[in-house]
Amino acid sequence: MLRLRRLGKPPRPLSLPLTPPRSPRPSAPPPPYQPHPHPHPHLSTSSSPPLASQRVDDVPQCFAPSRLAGPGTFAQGHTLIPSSWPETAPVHSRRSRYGGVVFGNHGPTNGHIRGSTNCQHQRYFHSYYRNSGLYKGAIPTIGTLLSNPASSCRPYSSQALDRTSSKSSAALTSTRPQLALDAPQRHQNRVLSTSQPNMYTASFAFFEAIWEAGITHCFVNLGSDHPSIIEAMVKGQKENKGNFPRIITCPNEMVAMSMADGYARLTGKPQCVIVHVDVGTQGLGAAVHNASTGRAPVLVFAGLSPFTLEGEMRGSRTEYIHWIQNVPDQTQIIGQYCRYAGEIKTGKNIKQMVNRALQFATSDPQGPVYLVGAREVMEEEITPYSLEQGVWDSVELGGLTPKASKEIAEALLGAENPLLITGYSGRNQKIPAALVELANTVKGLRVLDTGGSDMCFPASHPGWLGLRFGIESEIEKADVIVIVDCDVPWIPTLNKPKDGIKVFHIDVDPLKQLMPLFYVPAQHRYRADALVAVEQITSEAQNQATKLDTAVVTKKWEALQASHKERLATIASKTIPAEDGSFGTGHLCKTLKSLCPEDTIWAIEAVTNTGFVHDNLQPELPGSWINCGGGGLGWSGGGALGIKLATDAENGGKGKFVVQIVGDGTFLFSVPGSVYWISRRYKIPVLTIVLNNKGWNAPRKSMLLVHPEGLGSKATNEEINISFDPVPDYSGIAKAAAGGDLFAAKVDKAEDLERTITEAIKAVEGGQNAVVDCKVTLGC
Ligand SMILES: Cc1ncc(C[n+]2csc(CCOP(=O)(O)OP(=O)(O)O)c2C)c(N)n1
Ligand SMILES: [Mg+2]
Repeated sequence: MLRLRRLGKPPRPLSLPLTPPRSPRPSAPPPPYQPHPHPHPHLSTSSSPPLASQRVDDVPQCFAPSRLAGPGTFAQGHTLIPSSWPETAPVHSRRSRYGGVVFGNHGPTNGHIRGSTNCQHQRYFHSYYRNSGLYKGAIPTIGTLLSNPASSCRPYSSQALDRTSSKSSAALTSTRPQLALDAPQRHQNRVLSTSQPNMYTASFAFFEAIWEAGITHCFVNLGSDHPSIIEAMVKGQKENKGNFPRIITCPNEMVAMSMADGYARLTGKPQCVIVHVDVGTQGLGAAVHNASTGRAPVLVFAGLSPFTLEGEMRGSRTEYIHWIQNVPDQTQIIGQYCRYAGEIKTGKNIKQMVNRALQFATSDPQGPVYLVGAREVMEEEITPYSLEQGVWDSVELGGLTPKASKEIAEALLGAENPLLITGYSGRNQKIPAALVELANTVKGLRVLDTGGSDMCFPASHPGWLGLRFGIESEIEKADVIVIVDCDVPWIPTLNKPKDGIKVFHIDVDPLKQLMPLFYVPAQHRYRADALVAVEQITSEAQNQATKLDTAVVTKKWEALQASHKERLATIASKTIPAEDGSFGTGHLCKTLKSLCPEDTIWAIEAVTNTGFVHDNLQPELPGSWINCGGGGLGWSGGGALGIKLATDAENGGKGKFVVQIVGDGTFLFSVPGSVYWISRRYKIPVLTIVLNNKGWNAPRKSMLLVHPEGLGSKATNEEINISFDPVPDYSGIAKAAAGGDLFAAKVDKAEDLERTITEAIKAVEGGQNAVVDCKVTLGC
């Protein structure tokens, strides 16, 4: 016997078998619609308002007046909505919860639906008005089809209503859970059983599938779509100890996604994010853009609202929100950012669906994928099975043709000012060494990073130009340019290559298929793996270099070294603190570099200060610099935690030191309340440096690029609404979120910097999180 708890009432025993026998279903098609001779008595004739303690939400929603004659008079047809009832918006307004449209003779109808009182009706009109199209829906199960044969012409839960109709009109005031639970014997087919410990559900198979595919962490934000997910997590954590993903509770979805993203960027291993239906998917926010643009493989799973509402299957609707979270196409919310978005329609092939999604996520260009599954589907009991994991590899990209690598090598060796521009290639940590090899072969080759997403080329090499977002004087001097895995090699309105030079574009996605506008004037473009292509060009160049005049080569090499020296000197000159003791980002980062461990991983979201940060950290080690790569501010809070989690997990709990450097505005975007709670709860110590320049500097820069002498150029930060005054207590926010267990400090004088950073490093090395709020001056 089961016990079900009814809202607001003591538990009532229900004598439902665990797996009740299904009652015979009508096999005939639904009869053609006949208008009711009488409206449902309990709906149409009652004028009793709900109890004062109830919201109108608690009452069945599918009223359908056939004509709207005016407020309070829409009685013609089948249903009355007493005008005395409370409503959040007038029923005839477009914002009415009844769909914002007039249901009735003037509305769009078809013969089957018109005038009927049912939920399909409501959805039909919603859809019609919203999309100017027809109702779009799928019949998800045979069970639903049979149990709802007349759902297109049957009132809301007619069985339940029939039963309540025998009661007084007070039935109208019943809450929906009551309606659902009171509907009794005739619901022999209702499946409300709880799971048994040995149950193997689609949800459990989902976790097995991701684990078998190499996913070790799930960042979760749970909801009413997840009962079977929760059951499966408990079962897995008990029964599959050591062979089950680690579950991380994330109070905010963007942080969850950014953690998975950071983890994947460092390791190349996709991780999983589980969120709650449409709303949790929306909560992922800009993190989806970041994973897509920044090429981070992340598997996102969200439940779908149940597709049955009368208990036809386990998982059927049990809560109010199951109606309101039921949207026409949930995958569209983030589909355009995803490499793949699909619905799990049965547990029987759930592992194939997971692996198909992961194939997309991990094939170039890598990125997020999205799977959804309705509650009933995720509850489905299936026969345990496993896949041959070896046949689900991602797609492998090839290199260049021999002709292409020869041509590129020849062009580079013959150039006066050869330039290679890259962005994401360093995601493959073998790239920096491969690019150094190429630059050592093609003496005089300079390497510019215009993406800053990954560490691509070491600062100590004389060909290093550092990170510049598409603006660099060497672009205009170059006579041969090779672009490798890069989205924005230069910004033509600010600087561009000379006309007539040779440009080659090598990319995993040379067409930039998700960008409506993109082109570069390249003579040749190739879809190829960056590492393979670079190695091919180097090998060709090594063959050809022997024919070059050594005097010319030596001269080029010496010139390169001299300009590198000059570049470093210019950078250093900007790091000197001002006489009043204030300092800029350059000085701060130089200090950080000198104090933090040499193999520190830097998680950067420094916005207008990114150039100064990169110039002074001068990353050398592959994988040591990770930048968001996208434009959705707030990545680095979760991103840094994901990176730290990854480096610890990959190194037996003793990973590298991780530092997040973040703009003050961006710190607030990162949802610090969630970030620092998670960091403390799961002991993920990271040092966070907040670049406090009292607000957003970027919008002023953007404005000046377009209106250099406009009104805004003479206005104060307050006037252009970019100032954070009064200044928030950033480290205080973090400390509060961590329940007080966090090293929090503020620095505004150079003389205090070294001591404070040293203490913060010590705290982090001792397992505590640290946030240091550093007041930085602009432009250095
Ligand atoms: C989610 C999101 N909202 C808004 C923006 C627009 N935006 C770009 S930079 C920026 C300001 C960032 O401020 P801060 O982190 O303080 O860096 P600063 O500009 O001061 O260098 C804003 C609001 C964005 N990129 N992403
Ligand atoms: Mg700022």
